[in-house]
Amino acid sequence: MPSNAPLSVAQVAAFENNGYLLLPRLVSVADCAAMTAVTSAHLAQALPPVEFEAEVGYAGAPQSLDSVGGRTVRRLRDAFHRHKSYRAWATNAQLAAMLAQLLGERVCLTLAHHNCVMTKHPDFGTATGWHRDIRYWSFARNALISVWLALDHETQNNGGLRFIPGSHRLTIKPEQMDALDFLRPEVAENQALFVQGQDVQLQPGDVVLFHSGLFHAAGRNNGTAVKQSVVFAYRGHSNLPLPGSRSAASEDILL
Ligand SMILES: O=C(O)CCC(=O)C(=O)O
Repeated sequence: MPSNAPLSVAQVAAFENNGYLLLPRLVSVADCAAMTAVTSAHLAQALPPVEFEAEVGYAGAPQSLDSVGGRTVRRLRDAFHRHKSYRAWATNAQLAAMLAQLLGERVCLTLAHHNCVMTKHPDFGTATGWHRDIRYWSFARNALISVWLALDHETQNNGGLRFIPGSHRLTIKPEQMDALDFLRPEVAENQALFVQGQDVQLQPGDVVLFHSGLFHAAGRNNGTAVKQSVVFAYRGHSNLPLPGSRSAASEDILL
């Protein structure tokens, strides 16, 4: 490994074994404050493009846009074009070098997926079942990396992430998945996986990199404040989106 590699041998091995890597306090307080200010302003206006909880359609979500809580924002979409503060983070040279080290080649930021600020509100911020991000992505190889930046403290109480370490390497039978490619909760083999789930506790400025095949989930927000996380996805330069798929429908940024 070159002496100027941004990640240690142990960090690369941890990512390969576990499917994720936590990078504490990677983003400065000032950069987080800039992104938080924009997020709060855009949330206050529900500045388009956004996705509302009623549109996500998860269990417990408001039934329609016009029902109580229906217009609770779940995602501020297109973070990349939304504001320069998100753009600067998404194209940060140190981050790009880490991702290149993990993927073994130069990386592209894919604007087709994530590319958002995920927000989880008290009362109406719904839980997300166990899934792999690759389930609705179409690339030559299942080897993308999602990059999750916490702008707040993230705990199980406010809907923080849970990961099943090593699950990016598991082969899953079709009958373990439901129609939307979530692990079916009533299946015994899945229950044996769920007990391996690890809570991911994050502080503002912490970043977690996770493999697109890693099973992850998150709970409801039982706290009193909105939780905000900036999330982008990256592919290796040679890992092309499949022609005609949604993954090929947006611009890619070569870093
Ligand atoms: O915050 C959550 O509920 C998890 C979001 C997530 O995993 C996703 O959108 O892929």
